[in-house]
Amino acid sequence: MFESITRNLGDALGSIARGRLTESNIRDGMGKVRQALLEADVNYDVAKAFTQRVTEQAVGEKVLKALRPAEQIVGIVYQELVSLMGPVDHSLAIRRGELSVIMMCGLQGAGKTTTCGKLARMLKEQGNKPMLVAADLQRPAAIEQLRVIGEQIGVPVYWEEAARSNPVQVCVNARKEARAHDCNVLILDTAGRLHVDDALMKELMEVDNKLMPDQALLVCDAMTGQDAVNSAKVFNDALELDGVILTKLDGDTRGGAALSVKAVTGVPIKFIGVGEQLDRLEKFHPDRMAQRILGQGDVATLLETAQRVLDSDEMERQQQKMLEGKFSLDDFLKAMAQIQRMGSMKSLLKLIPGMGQMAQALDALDGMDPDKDLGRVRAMIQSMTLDERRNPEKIDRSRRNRIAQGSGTDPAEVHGLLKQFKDMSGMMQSMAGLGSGDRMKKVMDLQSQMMGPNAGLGREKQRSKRGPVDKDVLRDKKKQQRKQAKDQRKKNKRR
Ligand SMILES: Nc1nc2c(ncn2[C@@H]2O[C@H](COP(=O)(O)OP(=O)(O)O)[C@@H](O)[C@H]2O)c(=O)[nH]1
Ligand SMILES: [Mg+2]
Repeated sequence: MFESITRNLGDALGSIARGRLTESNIRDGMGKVRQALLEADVNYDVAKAFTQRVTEQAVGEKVLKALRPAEQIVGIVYQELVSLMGPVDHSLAIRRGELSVIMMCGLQGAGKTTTCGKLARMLKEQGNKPMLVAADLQRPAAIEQLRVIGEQIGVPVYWEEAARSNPVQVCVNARKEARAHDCNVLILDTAGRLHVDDALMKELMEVDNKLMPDQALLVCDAMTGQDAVNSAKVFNDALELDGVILTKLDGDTRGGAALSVKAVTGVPIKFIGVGEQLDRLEKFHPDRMAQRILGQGDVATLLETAQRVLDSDEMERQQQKMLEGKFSLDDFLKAMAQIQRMGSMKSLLKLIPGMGQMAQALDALDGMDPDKDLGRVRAMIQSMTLDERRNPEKIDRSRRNRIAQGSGTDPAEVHGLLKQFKDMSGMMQSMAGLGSGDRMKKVMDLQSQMMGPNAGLGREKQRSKRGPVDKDVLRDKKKQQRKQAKDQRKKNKRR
């Protein structure tokens, strides 16, 4: 996400840093900043006001006379981005022992039904008793979709036959049902249209008047940029929204909606959807988002994700096995699966400061896709029998060929993987005696070896790229030459 705005803003700020820092240079650079925002589909007025605010501060005496003025300007841009998207507000006004009603609305396809499920799942994890309500009677499939989601997360779903009811009735009945079952949160999945229209607004306002929800949340598709922001304004005028949930921030959104929606509506972004799965809902942090937009990574989110999705018992077990030298290829496969639960390698790279560009560079280079490399390694291990994974020394030439065939790789690649794994196992055992700091360093070395651009390639293949510089080969050659010379001398003597 945000690739192009990150690049364009980087270029704009870079141009300021390179030139001599004069007021006119800064104003030129700020023109480029505004262009970058507009290209990311940021609302025109928002982009204009933003650059004005930044320029005013940037051309001030304080900045021009500072030790590192260019850095100061990046700092100002960062602060303004944060306040553009802020403040932080994750409140949902849930009360224990009482029924709170959350009404979700938005255009069709924005992600309402999915987000209802995500929210219910999150609230349930926090110890609440939510109930979902199928109040979208426009599409028959919508009710079924919500019922499936409810089943997945173990949350009850209230629904009625669409033909025999209407949305207001469904919500009123659901509220009774929720009270009877001691639920404390009722989440209404309302209908959407392709465009905002009077019939939709009338239906939503009826539900709003009758149920008096504690929270009216707008679900907004971040991929649709300006359209999303315009519709947000209409929804807000009719319903007085309490918050926005931006969805599909995992896709290649340009960033316009994230950057404009708060400024245009005055309504805070509370959560963001970062995937189709029901656990892919995150609290919105304007500071982290600003860091990412400026290409500075987001370590806080990376650590949180790790804590959330990594199975700490499993990690502990694996570490123990490593230290005891019992770490098998099967364990390696499991470790890989754990890491992949956190997201693609490319998406993880972007969260690490300074690595965003690397992810972009990889995009530009063919055949340098860490996710593809990982996929090949996984395919190779999966093509081994369990016995082979535990005892890789059994893998001879014919087994190697079979594994290569089964995984769509070539035997040299399988050989390379086995060799690397052997090296790794040796190193792990040697690590057993190290302190945790040294160990960490070694783990990082290992990772870069295993996941590097040539991961899976055998040493042989890497060498052949460089030409015959191998010491063994050279030594063999010299030996042969010496032998030949000796034989020749013998022959000469006999004559
Ligand atoms: N990638 C991604 N897809 C999402 C996200 N939220 C929803 N979707 C997908 O968007 C599509 C529409 O979602 P749905 O909940 O049915 O939208 P509704 O019409 O507003 O109820 C579905 O395919 C969802 O899986 C998200 O955060 N990321
Ligand atoms: Mg829906």
